[in-house]
Amino acid sequence: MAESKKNIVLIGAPLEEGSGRRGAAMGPAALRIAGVDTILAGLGHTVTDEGDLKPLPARDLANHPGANNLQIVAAITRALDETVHEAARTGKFPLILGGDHALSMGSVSGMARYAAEQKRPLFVLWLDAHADFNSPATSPSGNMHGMPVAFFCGQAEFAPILDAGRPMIDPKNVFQVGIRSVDDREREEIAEHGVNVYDMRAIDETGMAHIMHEIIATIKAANGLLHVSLDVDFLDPELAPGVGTTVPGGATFREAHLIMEMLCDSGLVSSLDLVELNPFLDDRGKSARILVELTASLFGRRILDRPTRSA
Ligand code: EXY
Ligand code: MN
Ligand code: MN
Ligand code: MN
Repeated sequence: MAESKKNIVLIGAPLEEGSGRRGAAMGPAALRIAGVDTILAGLGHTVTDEGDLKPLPARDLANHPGANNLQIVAAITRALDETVHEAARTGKFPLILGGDHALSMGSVSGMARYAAEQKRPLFVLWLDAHADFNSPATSPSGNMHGMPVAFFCGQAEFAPILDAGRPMIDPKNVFQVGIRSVDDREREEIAEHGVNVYDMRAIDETGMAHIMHEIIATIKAANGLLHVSLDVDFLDPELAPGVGTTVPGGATFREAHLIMEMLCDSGLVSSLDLVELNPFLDDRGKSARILVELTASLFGRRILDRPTRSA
């Protein structure tokens, strides 16, 4: 992506109802205050800010005992599905400012629709401490930010949120990196569905460069598009405390930065979520600033002008 200038559209999704606590709704504002638009414009990209989505709750859906705030999460899912699809269809790069991780139900489904129209497979890189593969039947909390991967992998019990028969994601096209907190039922589900999981142990054993080479080679071989979903809790809590679900032993700044530089060189990324930032829990904007720094690296800011070393 270093050479290609993008037409980036910022889409604010101030969702916190998927997370079971308040604060993530302030995420889009904090990312703007941290300068996400100016840093990307400074790299030569065209940046348009569409403001925040604030849809009314989806009253056509019944409340569900296993899916807290389903009507609000469904409304954001539908709104993002439409907005993200339209941005991609008109040649833009959707950059979603979250908001909790339930919003990826909509961003990924919108990109899945676009990829199907392009007759290209969509891959998802899920940078997270959590697998987010629960469903209303398996979730220990009922919080929908723990469910988006199961949703966009087409788990049937979510069907009424979007029209039936919509293109979704093959679980084998999902790469999860940084995982270190998985529930028992979730562990069974990700294995059964063939999700590719690189947990922290895999990172320690083989190194981030090797893992990213493998992922990038697979997507290139399939001529795929890539959606990246970056959860703040992917990072170590010392580095990024501004999130409600910290788990010790997360990715370092150097590991996260390397991912972004390698993705930039790959030219594969077609959309990005920045999620779970909770400014109320942050330390003087530290986590918001790190997300913006990493985003700048994904969009072409580099230290030295040299490409990724070959595997
Ligand atoms: N697995 C737990 C649950 O489903 O309740 C915790 C999920 C946290 C999800 C965060 C956003 O990544
Ligand atoms: Mn998550
Ligand atoms: Mn997480
Ligand atoms: Mn299943």
